Amino acid sequence: MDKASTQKIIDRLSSAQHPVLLTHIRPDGDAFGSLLGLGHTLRARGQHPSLFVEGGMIPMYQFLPGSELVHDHPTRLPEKTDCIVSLDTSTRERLGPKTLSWPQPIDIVIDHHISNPGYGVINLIDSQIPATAGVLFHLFQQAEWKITPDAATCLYTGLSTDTGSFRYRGTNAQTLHAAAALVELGADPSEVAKQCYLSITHERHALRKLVTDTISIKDRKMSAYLTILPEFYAKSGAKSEDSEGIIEDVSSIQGVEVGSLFEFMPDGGLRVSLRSKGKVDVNSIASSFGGGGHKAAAGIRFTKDAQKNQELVLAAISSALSSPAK
Ligand SMILES: [Mn+2]
Repeated sequence: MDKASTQKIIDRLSSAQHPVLLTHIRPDGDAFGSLLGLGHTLRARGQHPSLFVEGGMIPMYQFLPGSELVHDHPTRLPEKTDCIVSLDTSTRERLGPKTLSWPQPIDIVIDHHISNPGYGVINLIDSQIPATAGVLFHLFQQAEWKITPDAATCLYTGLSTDTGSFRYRGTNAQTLHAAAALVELGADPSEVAKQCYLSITHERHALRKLVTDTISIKDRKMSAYLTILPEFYAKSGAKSEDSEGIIEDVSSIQGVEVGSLFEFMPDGGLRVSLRSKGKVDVNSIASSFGGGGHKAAAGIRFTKDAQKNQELVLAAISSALSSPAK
């Protein structure tokens, strides 16, 4: 991690009394883990951070200590706001539509998405680290800020969920050292695993069942995809966040190099998730359609022409599989 830019961020964060911490729409474990990990750490230093995310906390991550500190976006920022921090969010738009009307600039961007253009006044983007929670851990180490047991639990959760429980490419010795340090500081790995991986609600399971039935396998069995139709939610009683992780059901099949999930939205749009085992760079596929993410995991959002765009993305996957990136 770049020491000089990390130091700039440490200095800027230290001088803020009322920072606003933000993360991306459709938040995941790294989004909440980073938001609360930084929130706890600044609070322990006597600062007064406000934590916002579109829609507020979701049930799945309510186990995180301090989850009651996370709120839905206000129409206007608190008056005393003296620093805005974006966490784990690859583009300005992904902070959510309400934030776009706030007049203040984004002061600090801390992220690990390779596609992040650096839209903050100061930016710390390290795509070598597999989770924003890991970037924060290194920042806290350099700053010599105390990581409380609550902060450790949140950061560990971010590291665990963004690495698929330490399985994905990008998980290295440094990741495991950081995880070990967080366990020493108070994170409980089996409790986090239980909450994140062994607590699927019945509604979520029902949704998963409907979605896995849609599987199509193509490109000499190297590509597999799933489809979510709007009515699946009503049928299963699941919520939109319950689709997180379903893509693993196709990307985990032997020989499948690219797994994808196409969610047809009620408004006619299409949400695409892509996973690669390594031969194909799905970030470059996503980028060619205006999306982004990482080499092994990326996403795209289309506002219209869902059917046509699904075909275009599937064609791009086929062509990438017939000429794999080096
Ligand atoms: Mn992340």
